Order: sequence, then C-alpha cells, then structure tokens
Amino acid sequence: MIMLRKAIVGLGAGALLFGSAACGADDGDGSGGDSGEGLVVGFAQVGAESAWRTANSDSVQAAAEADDRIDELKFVDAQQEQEKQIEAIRNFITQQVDVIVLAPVVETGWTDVLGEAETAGIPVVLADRGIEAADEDLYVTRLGSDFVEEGRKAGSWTVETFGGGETTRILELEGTVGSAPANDRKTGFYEVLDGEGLDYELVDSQSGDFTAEGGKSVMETFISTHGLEEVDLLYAHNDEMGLGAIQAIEEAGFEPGTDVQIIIVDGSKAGFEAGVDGKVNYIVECNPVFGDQLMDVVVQVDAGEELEKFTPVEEGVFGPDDFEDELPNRQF
Ligand code: GZL
Repeated sequence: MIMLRKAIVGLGAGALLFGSAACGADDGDGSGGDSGEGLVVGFAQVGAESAWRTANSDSVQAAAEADDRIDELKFVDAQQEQEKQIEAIRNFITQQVDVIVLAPVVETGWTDVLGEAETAGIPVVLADRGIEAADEDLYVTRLGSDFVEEGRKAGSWTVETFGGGETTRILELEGTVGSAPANDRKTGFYEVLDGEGLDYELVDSQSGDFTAEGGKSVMETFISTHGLEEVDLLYAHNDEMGLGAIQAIEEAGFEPGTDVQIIIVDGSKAGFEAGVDGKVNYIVECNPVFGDQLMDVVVQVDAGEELEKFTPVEEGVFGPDDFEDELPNRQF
C-alpha cells in the first residue's frame, strides 16, 4: 500500500510544500506500511516552473514509490528559491535521512549547508543541475544532462542553417540567472558559433527564468526595443520560454518559425506540437525522466560504492522532419 501524505509547513513569510511517499507492500493482514528496512531519502526539488520540472518530479516520486529499497521519499518543492532548498536540506539533516538529493536552483551558495550534511555523515547526490567546482567534494555524484553539450547541439544546427550567409542576428532567452543550464547552454552555443567562425550578432539576451510568462514578457521587450524585421533566430534555453515568446511574436504580427527561426531545449509535448505547427525549427532534448536511474544511484551511494562524479542521461535532437513522428513518444 502506498501512502502519500502532504503537509504545508509555514516558514516565515512563505509556506513550503513538502510531501512524503512512504512505500510498503501490504502483506494482506492490514499491517502494510513501512518495512523500516529501506532507505529514507530527502529530495529538495527546484520548483514546478516548467513541464520539464513537473515530469522530473513525477518520475522521481513514482520511482521511489515503486522501489522497495526506498522506504520514504521526503519531497520538497522549493518554488525556485535557494533559501527554501537550504531550509529543506537542514530539515533532512535533523530528520537524519539516509541520502539527500538536491536539484540546485543555482550553482553557488551551497558550501555551508552541504558542509553541514557532510558533518552529519549524510551523503548528497545532485539530480539535474550542478554546482560550482569548488564544492565538488561536497557531493558524491551528479545525475543529469550535459548542458554545455546541449548548447553545442543548438550551435551546430545554427551554423548548418545560417552559415555562409549574411550576418545572423540572434535573440537569446536565458534560463534562471546563475543556474547551470543557463550558464552552460550559453557557453556551449557560442563555443560552436565562434569555433566555426559564424558571422553573427547577438542583438539581445535576457533571462526569462525558465517560465512561459518570463519568455513572453522578455520577448515583448525585445520586439519593442529592436523590432523583428532584422532578427533571424531566437535561441530559447527551454520550451516554456520559447512558447511564451511565440505568443509575443504572433501578437506582434510576425510568423514564428518563418520570420524568426526558433530553437528550444527540453522536448515537451507542447514544444513538439509547436514544431509540428511550423512555429519551432529545432528541438534539443533534455531528459527529465530519470527517476529509476536516480534510485539506483541513491542505493549505490548509501552502500558507499565508488561512482563517477557525473552520470549523463541520454538525449537527442530533432528537426522539422522528426517532429510529427516523435510527438507520440514525448512523456511530458
Ligand atoms: C534542465 C532543467 C531546466 C529545464 C527547464 O535540466 O534544470 O530547468 O531545461 C527547467 O525547463 O525549468
């Protein structure tokens, strides 16, 4: 029997939504519930800002509930606030969980609290995003995407598509300021553009915080400031911002995917539907569905096994000829 309890814990001005999934097979005599032998895991999740994030949370929670090696997953949605993630980690330490899983909203500011986990003898696993190299010794391994490689993939398509022509004029919607995917998707993209000698101009670049509202609002500002007549490409660090930008582009009387070509990163159903509609030109996949793989990592870490510092998840790329066939396969 799986019991899922949710509670709202008031934390000063904000409330913190946390849940726990206690898993245990009901052995028929009604005494189901925790076996007491499995692991108790604390998971400090970024938030619920995108379809990617929701799919990631669903994948991890479902994997924990289905895995009889895991007795309980204490889940915290930090609403994209680092302070709430730090608070959650401190709660996990007080509760003496076996393993802490953190999806760090930004790369910096973790030294103290991860040091406290180390002092308490609780190993930390990073899921999804990474943290600055200086704190590399404070976690065992990161399971997630190679964000620099995702940026390189976007850059390679851009060079193939626009290379040899006139100056390519680019707008960029960046992810959350200070986050590993935002920093690294930018790094990989321009590494390829510069390395391949593309003649381009970055017209403007601003963070939309990985949300649809942010993408739409920033795109409206780009349009009012620069117009779109001279813009060739929008590089959006995730689907939500790209989809929000599409709304702004259409409201301004332009055709997304035609007047401005668009790259998005994640690969949600909505992103692929926009591709099928000709509004998106290239999709770089970022895979959120790694819950089962994460449970294996958690068990290995608790057992003290040696692991690589980084375990990449498998990801692809998709162009206009792929969108229709791939859409039914999308899981979020
Ligand atoms: C990437 C993940 C990013 C997604 C966004 O692994 O951290 O955060 O690309 C999400 O959709 O908000």
